[in-house]
Amino acid sequence: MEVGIVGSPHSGKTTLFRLLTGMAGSKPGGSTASVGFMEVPDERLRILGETYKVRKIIHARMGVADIQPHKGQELLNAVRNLDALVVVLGCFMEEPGVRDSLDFLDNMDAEFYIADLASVEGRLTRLKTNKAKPVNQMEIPFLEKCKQALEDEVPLRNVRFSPWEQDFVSNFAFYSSKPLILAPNIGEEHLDAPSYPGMDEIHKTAQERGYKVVPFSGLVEEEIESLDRQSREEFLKAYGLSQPGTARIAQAAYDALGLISFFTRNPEEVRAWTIRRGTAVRQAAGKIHSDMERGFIRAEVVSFEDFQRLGSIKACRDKGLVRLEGKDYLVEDGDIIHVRFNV
Ligand SMILES: Nc1nc2c(ncn2[C@@H]2O[C@H](COP(=O)(O)OP(=O)(O)OP(=O)(O)O)[C@@H](O)[C@H]2O)c(=O)[nH]1
Ligand SMILES: [Mg+2]
Repeated sequence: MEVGIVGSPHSGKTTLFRLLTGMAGSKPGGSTASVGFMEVPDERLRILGETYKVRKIIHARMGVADIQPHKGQELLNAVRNLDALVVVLGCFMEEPGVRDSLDFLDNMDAEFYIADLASVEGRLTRLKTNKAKPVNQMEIPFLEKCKQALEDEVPLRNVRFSPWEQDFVSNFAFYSSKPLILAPNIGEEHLDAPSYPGMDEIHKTAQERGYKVVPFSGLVEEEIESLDRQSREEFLKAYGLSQPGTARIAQAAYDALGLISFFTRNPEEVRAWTIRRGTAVRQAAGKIHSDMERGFIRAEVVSFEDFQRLGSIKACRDKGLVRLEGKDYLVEDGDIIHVRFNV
């Protein structure tokens, strides 16, 4: 899974990339995107780690790319294979800069509609002139449905698709079906204010097109980054924040991609594992080790809520809250899992 950071020039893309990955990021005007990994912060994992005083806490990770191109085919090429996009909006800037950011978003969306419409129409033409064979009898109605939506400027992410239609959507790798998160980069003075420049328009657009909005402040968060843990918490509190915006952006991208975490623990470490919502436990066990999937017997499962309420796995066991689940159990976000297997 890879998330791309896009936005108008100087909106703070590379600043966000640095904050998320700890890496330097793309040079302005450079032709290739910097890519790195970000951790998906999870308070639950920290609590687990502290309870069991383990040496290592291993977070879920996601790929991130700092995208340079701002428009046209270059932008389309750069984002084609990404799973989700974070659009940085330069709301810390003076008015023309804020405007540029909002225009960037409108232009990008328009390019997405046009590109998706072109691929839908291209495919329809080939099918109707018998240059290609439909995958099945549902393909043409599916394409007609997409065409109608795109002509009405409805992004495909807002169209309700049945599960089989959803398979088509994945195969076409459309642009307007990518989850998109708006990340207004706001000035320090607006952090604990009720609004910031451009907010009303951003919220309106987000609502119309199905985007989530997660503000952050690049400058302030770079300062926070340089502090030790104790001062970080005080600093955040002073701004009325429970966690940095960047942490919330990482979580929002994870959510938007339909990803959830389950946890494992051993005397050395606690660890988060990433799966898609709706994954059966046997398949999830395969993430940890292929032997666990192959030789899966059962999983012992405790929900994080039960663990937190009772304070330890042992206490959960005493209360009968450690469930024994078979291979088809659908893992839930926050499950603490111990796999029994035999190969
Ligand atoms: N005042 C203020 N300046 C910021 C903030 N975020 C970024 N900047 C500054 O704005 C400039 C551009 O930031 P970058 O992160 O390089 O922006 P970018 O979108 O990667 O820019 P390009 O790659 O050149 O398009 C830098 O000088 C940053 O220090 C912020 O929240 N407040
Ligand atoms: Mg940059």
